[in-house]
Amino acid sequence: QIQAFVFDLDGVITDTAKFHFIAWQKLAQRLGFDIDHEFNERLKGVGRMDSLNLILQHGGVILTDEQKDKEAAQKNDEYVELIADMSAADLLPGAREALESVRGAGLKTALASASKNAPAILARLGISDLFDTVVDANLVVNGKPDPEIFLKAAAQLGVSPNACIGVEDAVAGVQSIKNAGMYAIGIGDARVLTRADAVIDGLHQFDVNRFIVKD
Ligand code: G16
Ligand code: MG
Repeated sequence: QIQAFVFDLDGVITDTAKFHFIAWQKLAQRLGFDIDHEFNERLKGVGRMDSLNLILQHGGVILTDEQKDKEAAQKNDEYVELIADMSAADLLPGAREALESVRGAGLKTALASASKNAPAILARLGISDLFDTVVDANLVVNGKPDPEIFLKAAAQLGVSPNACIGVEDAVAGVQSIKNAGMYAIGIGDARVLTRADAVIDGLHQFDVNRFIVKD
């Protein structure tokens, strides 16, 4: 019997990737190279420092740990400025309705995001009160595809992982859900999200009754 849904943030609830891209591109240009949208796809769901390392590798730039910390902090300052302008208009289609339908069915909701800015983004979107608990990158050691973030969400909800359904748009995120022993709903392309148990185009196609067992 399903008791809870655990949602990823970027690519599921809202599109923060476009803001990350702008801030990462500025960083790359400071260091003398460019990134494009195709490369940006590889950064989805990947934590801040791991993203920076991928970008530096892409540009063939080597930095000391101290320089990396400084660059990552500057990128984050720029990103924080960009998300300050977010509002309910930045919710992806069907996101609010999906959360409300899960809660309306008497189930719990959690957020599992690799972003340390996740609580601030939920506040900007006006949906903080639609989550029973939030697990962001500040609370976990191992990033997706490690199951830690989804397991922590289940623990904070007080629900067994096999009674949870995870919702993710990234390959590493779907792996994290499956590694946690949960049912996985993929958002995007079924040919890409091969480990997902079901795939939909977006939360506008989400129907809670399709996934919960009624008694
Ligand atoms: C998000 C994004 C990633 C980003 C990460 C860390 O993950 O998809 O591109 O690098 O968060 O964000 P921050 O620098 O704000 O801590 P998710 O899990 O919400 O899809
Ligand atoms: Mg995502």
